Amino acid sequence: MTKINFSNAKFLGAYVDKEAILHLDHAEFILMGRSNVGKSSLINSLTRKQIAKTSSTPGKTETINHYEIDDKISIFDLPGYGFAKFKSKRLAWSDFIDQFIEENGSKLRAFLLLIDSRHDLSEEDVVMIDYLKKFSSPLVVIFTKVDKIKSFELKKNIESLSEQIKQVYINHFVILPFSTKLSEYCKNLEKMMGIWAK
Ligand SMILES: Nc1nc2c(ncn2[C@@H]2O[C@H](COP(=O)(O)OP(=O)(O)OP(=O)(O)O)[C@@H](O)[C@H]2O)c(=O)[nH]1
Ligand SMILES: [Mg+2]
Repeated sequence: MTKINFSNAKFLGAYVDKEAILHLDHAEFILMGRSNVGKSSLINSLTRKQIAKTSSTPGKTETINHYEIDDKISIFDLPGYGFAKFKSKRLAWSDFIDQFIEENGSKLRAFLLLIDSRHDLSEEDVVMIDYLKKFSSPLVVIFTKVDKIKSFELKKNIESLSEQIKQVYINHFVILPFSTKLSEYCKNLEKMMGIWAK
């Protein structure tokens, strides 16, 4: 497990064009999920700073935003589906991911798919999960905003989510509860990223 200083983080750039994506010698993670699910907030929790712009209005992130952590990890924060549109109309989700994997699959450690712990999978989530089946990279489903539900609901919702994912996804996946307000969940994510970093 690599020791990572998560507060040593910087924003490297915003892309509207998949050709422009900068790849470094890092362990890479792609953050995906509906608008407003908490992708950019997760970056801020991990890095302990307001490095990513967040908003209670869906559609805040419109570009692929590249963050670097401790010169070891790259996180690509994607515009959420549902509300946000990629700034570049030419760039579709599948285009981005296809090219990303083609050029850089060996560095991609995991897809981090965020789902709001209060809701069932949306149709778009199902489409995304189905699409991800064709890749061998691990899928980590991050169940966000768990501070907003009771612990018995969390347990019930994790079981239900797991069943819903199994209907579409045949590969192995893990579900990781997360909240920006409860630091123990952030620690679990950090540990997992540390294991994957090298
Ligand atoms: N209570 C609570 N609120 C959260 C949590 N994570 C995010 N939020 C709130 O949810 C809203 C949306 O968060 P963002 O991080 O901007 O969501 P996003 O997924 O980046 O959204 P897009 O950029 O539109 O794709 C903000 O008001 C956050 O403060 C959480 O763990 N707990
Ligand atoms: Mg965002």
